[in-house]
Amino acid sequence: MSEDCLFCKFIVRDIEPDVVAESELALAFRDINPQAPTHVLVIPKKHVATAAELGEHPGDLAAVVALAAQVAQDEGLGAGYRLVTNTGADAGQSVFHCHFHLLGGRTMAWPPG
Ligand code: DGP
Repeated sequence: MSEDCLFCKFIVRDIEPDVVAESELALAFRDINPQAPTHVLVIPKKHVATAAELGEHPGDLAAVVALAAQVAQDEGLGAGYRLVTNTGADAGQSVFHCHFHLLGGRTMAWPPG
């Protein structure tokens, strides 16, 4: 837990997000500014700033990917979904608690902007 981290406050429910799924090591909640019919953020409960740091904790990384797969199934995204993470300011990361965007429910363009 990092005291000044918004997503850590979600994990301990100091602030209540729109939670869609939770596991021992990960939390999934709806993005406040959805970019697709389904736009869920999946985060590790361990506070790490970026996906690069999460790579040092393979159990937590696996828990995030597994929870995303569960949410995709629950949301009826059997035809496909996108799971992306912005790492660093140049990539557009604005919240420095690692998070994966789970996007689905529409056709995705490639490459992302
Ligand atoms: P990124 O730019 O990749 O760091 O994505 C941060 C995401 O976090 C962005 O899509 C909007 C979302 N977000 C920011 N503040 C809040 C919030 O207070 N609640 C929720 N549910 N999502 C938030």
